[in-house]
Amino acid sequence: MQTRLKIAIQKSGRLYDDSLSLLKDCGIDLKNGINKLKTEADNFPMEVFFLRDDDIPQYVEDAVADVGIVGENVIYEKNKKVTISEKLGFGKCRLSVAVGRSEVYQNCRHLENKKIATTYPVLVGKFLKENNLKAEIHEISGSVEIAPGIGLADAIVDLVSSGSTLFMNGLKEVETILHSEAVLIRHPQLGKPQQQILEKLLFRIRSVRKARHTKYILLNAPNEKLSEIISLLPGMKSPTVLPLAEPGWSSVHSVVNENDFWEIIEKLKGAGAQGILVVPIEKMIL
Ligand code: PRT
Ligand code: ZN
Repeated sequence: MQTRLKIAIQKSGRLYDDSLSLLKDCGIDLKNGINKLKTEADNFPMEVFFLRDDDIPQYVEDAVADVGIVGENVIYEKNKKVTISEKLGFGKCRLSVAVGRSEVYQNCRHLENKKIATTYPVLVGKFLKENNLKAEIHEISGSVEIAPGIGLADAIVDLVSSGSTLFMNGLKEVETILHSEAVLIRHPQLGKPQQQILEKLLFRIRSVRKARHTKYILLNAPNEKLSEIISLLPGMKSPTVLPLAEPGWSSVHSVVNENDFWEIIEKLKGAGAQGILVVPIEKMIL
């Protein structure tokens, strides 16, 4: 029987859509029946398990799954023997301390002898120890943000992304314990066949992620401005330059990073570039 790489992803929740679209962009088509506990890929040696995110590190440690997609926050809280293979760039958030908005908070000494509500007792315990603080950790399983309002705690530690949950509950973020994003984790000792499939998967993931941050740019330039325009384009190597039907003009093709994009466009226009087209790149193989 053909070896398949067993991957665990979140069954539903914040990481579900991005995990599935990453696999899809990697050209991996899953068989119908996503509502089931597991499914297989049609065109890649992969089996997908749909699980609660909290259980994924354990499944990977036990080698029930070879790899998994989960938030770093869960990995560090669960403290399982798994290896992080690749950051995936989605599910970004931070684990932060928050207190009542009207409280004066100068530094973490503020938390001494206070009661902190959280669903992350391990990470909070570590933070307190590192800062030589004594505080009571009150572990709750959800709706942490209401704890100060109902007198259950003086402060909370919870995940924050936009900050609107804290704001709506009269809290303010005062300290960040951890920055987190979704990562691909793996069992520390994979068999050779699984290892080879993982290498293929990682190659595809890196190509997809690189392409997501990069745009393909095409423009027309008068020949006398070519060297100035080319000097503005970073490109993978040097840009492609093709003559246009109109004498004295060329077409220039290159790739630009999304972050530098607007600044470069301004400069290109200033240097005489015309008819600038910017198109998304689907995959980028380096
Ligand atoms: O059912 P299951 O156990 O699988 O899911 P879950 O409910 O435990 O997790 P889920 O789906 O909420 O989150 C999965 C992962 O997404 C987390 O482990 C993080 O790695 C990541 N992530 C990214 C977040 C957030 N952003 C986030 N904002 N997880 C939770 N939140 C919550 C936070 O707890 C708070 O309640 O969103 C609220 C704050 O959001 P803002 O935008 O108001 O600041
Ligand atoms: Zn969970």
